[in-house]
Amino acid sequence: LTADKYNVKRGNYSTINDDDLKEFNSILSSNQIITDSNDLIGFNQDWMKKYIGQSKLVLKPKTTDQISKILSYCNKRKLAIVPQGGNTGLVGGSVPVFDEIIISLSNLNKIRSFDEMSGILKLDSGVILENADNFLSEKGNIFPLDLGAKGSCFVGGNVATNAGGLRLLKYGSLHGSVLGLEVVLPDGTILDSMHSLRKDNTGYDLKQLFIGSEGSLGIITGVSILCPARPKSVNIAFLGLNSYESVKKCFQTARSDLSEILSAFEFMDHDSQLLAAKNLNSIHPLCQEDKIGIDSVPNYPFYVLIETSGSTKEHDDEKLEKFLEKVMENETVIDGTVSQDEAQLKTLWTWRESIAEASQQFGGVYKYDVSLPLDSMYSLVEAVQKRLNDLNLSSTTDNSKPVYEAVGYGHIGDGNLHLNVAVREYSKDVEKALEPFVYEFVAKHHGSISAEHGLGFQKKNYISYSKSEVEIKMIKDLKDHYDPNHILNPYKYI
Ligand code: FAD
Ligand code: S2G
Ligand code: ZN
Repeated sequence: LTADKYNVKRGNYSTINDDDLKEFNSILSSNQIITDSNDLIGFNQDWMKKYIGQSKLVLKPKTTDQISKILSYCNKRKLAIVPQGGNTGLVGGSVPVFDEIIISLSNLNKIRSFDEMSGILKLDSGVILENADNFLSEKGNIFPLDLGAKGSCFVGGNVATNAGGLRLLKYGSLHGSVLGLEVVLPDGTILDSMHSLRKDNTGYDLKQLFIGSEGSLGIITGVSILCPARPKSVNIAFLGLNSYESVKKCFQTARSDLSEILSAFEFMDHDSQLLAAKNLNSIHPLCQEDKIGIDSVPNYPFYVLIETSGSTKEHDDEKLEKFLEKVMENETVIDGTVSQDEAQLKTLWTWRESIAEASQQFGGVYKYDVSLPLDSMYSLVEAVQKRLNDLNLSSTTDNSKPVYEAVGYGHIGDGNLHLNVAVREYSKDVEKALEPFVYEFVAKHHGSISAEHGLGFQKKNYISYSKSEVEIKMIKDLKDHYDPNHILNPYKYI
């Protein structure tokens, strides 16, 4: 979907000229400047291949100082910029809308320091999340964030989107674990706030402004983050349940009986498991017969993945055992399996983490990442499925219909639903059926139209479903103050 598919007009930004290229060549070496049209393709399209920009230039600075020089120059020239990390964002925020210059953080990828006593890690924003966690694993520590995109997303992008992910239930939000940031402001000013103090009550907590700012207030170049001790014992229980009511009951029991060792509680509806099975083409963890692919998915309406993380295996195993007996006995849970080793643990996670990819196996996907009260959470999925059927837009068998199906899954522990509408093609009819229907449903249930993925380009015009006039005005005032020329990530966020 390029900009002309949306009623968006290019802002009055300058267009790159030869003097600009000369200036960038004086700041960077030639292999840090990309202008070749083929090389530009990957940078111009997002992970879903849904948002396509028309940038003619990618800059790959290696230092904070180079970014400072580039921003200061672009600010004076009114050249628009998109900061890009791992480009795994799911709301169209990481790619240009028109010909904005892409500043890729991929070359800013060094671990700066790690303090064994405090567990505080300082690193460049272009370090891949999985690399940061692997580094920490050697030290006996863990990165307090995990998501399906860990192999590609950057720590700076995680902070910029305030990513939630699979471990938020145990480790909390980045607003709590990030202790400091280094940021280059739109005029090139370098804000060095790379503190390593857990308590520092001296003035406004400036780093918070940039956590979740999605590249609209400054380019994050360094992160200082508190990384807890790595749990010595991790278990995964993968369960089959009869109803969404049972999912909620199971969560309540897990919270009370597993308590401090509960590190993740994810739910998946039956159809999301069919999508995963189709995509993975392997045997479902709860399959009792020798079947494979979608035939191997048992007929349970809902599934739950529970992760426990602790320091003593015997203690955790016993606690998990007692919990499973209880929920099986009162029939909250009708079937289940527990990981026996690291390999099986990873396989069980795949049946949850691969749904994102599985949702777009038919051509495309409309994603809604929303926060809702647990009580009404799944009713949004049912309402959308009904609406798409009533409008005759959806069928798993009739290829003439744009929609394959709508599925629901997500981070129950955080009240975060992922509603994915898997489509054979993007279509205005489908978009009109879904928006603002989904956003109105969320607003009516006092939820958030974006739980963790941010606003980006997709949700730019819908912030008022979750923020008041006063809040929106203050957000706009901050944007106008720090980026008066609006050169950072225009057409998005707010
Ligand atoms: P990008 O996609 O490159 O950029 C995202 C936004 O941040 C853009 O607006 C960009 O301009 C801005 N940005 C990037 N780097 C910087 C920087 N250094 N300074 C300033 N602005 C910057 N998200 C979740 O929250 N939870 C999940 O569980 C989750 N699971 C996912 C699973 C899959 C398979 C995929 C593909 C995505 C998933 N995501 C999830 C979404 C995405 O991975 C996150 O939003 C992630 O934090 C983006 O990081 P990135 O480095 O790819 O950023
Ligand atoms: C997840 C990302 C994928 C999606 O899997 O937890 O945040 O499809 C999501 O929304
Ligand atoms: Zn998620």
